[in-house]
Amino acid sequence: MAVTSALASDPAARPGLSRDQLLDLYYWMRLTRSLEERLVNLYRQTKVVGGLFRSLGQEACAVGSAYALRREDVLSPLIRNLGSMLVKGATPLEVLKQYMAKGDSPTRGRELNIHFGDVVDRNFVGQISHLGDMVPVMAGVTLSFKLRQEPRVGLVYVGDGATSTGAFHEGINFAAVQRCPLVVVVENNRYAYSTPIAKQCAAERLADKAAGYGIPGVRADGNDVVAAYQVTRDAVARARRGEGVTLVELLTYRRKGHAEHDNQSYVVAGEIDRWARENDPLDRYVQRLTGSDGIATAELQAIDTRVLAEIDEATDIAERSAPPEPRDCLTGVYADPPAAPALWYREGVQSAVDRHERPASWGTHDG
Ligand SMILES: Cc1ncc(C[n+]2csc(CCOP(=O)(O)OP(=O)(O)O)c2C)c(N)n1
Repeated sequence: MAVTSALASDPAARPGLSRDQLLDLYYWMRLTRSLEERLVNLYRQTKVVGGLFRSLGQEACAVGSAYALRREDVLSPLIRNLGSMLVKGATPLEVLKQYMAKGDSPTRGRELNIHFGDVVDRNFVGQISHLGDMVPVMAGVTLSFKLRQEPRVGLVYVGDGATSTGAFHEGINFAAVQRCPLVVVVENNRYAYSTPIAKQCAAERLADKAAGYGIPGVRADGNDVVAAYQVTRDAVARARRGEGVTLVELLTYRRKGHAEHDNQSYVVAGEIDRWARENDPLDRYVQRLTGSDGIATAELQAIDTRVLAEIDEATDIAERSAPPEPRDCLTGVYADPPAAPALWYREGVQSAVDRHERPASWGTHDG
């Protein structure tokens, strides 16, 4: 199977997107970046529970690829895919409440960050953290589309690090053999935690891995939102025609650490600044929009203002939300919760703790 390279889109060529759609892409990228910036502020105020994962510099990958899907298609995001989830219908309010582990967040405080899904309406799946594991899950999801003859497509994201796992190999091989309507997007952001791409894989191009599965591998500039959209759109169309799996490698760069706590001491000096200066996906897109697409800067500024207003409003509501009720902790954890009250949670009564949480053999607190 041929490996093709689309790389950057041609600004003079019609991308098959209307003016409104081009502005939509800008809105989603700006929303992703500004929402993450708000989350950083909340994290520093200790209002975020757990880690904060950024997609700074990768917004075009997430937004451009997800924009190629229909509502009924299923998207499987990872931690760098806040933008994809927003495009698929997740709201800033849900994301803020989820990061703050509020009682009325999508997982009611049981899961954190962007680990949540909606498989009933908007069709994005809650993610499994284990690298590569969503590929076999999505192979199964898309096999079900094929068996039911539904014209739906699945898109699963993996990082460069995940492509080294057994789960990735087994999942993509199975999906390829079954000709599942699946698009596997590899976001090659050059780092898996602190492991650089040169220490991750001996192949020069991750798209080359496709040949081993007998499927096409394509590569595009992941910091060009239109290129990311176009390459994914073609793979989605191919899947919908019943022609099976495509591996799409999007080239990008992770400008922040694995999570907010990571100081990136392992990155070569100057590299991050160079990408910020020369290859920022939002800066590049603004240049394109105000250049060859003839869109006025004021129109983009109006979108920026709207985005900030939406985030401000959502932040106020999320901050006012209450934390989860301790007594509610089993709801939704088991499919069929026992009728008898759970005795082991803390009720603020030491005797209850001693009685229910500590096996007798451990002794008591006061010896
Ligand atoms: C099987 C497994 N090993 C280790 C981890 C811990 N871990 C979480 S994300 C990550 C790095 C991911 O790198 P990559 O797949 O390139 O995605 P990126 O974070 O760069 O988007 C690691 C090592 C894990 N979740 N699962």
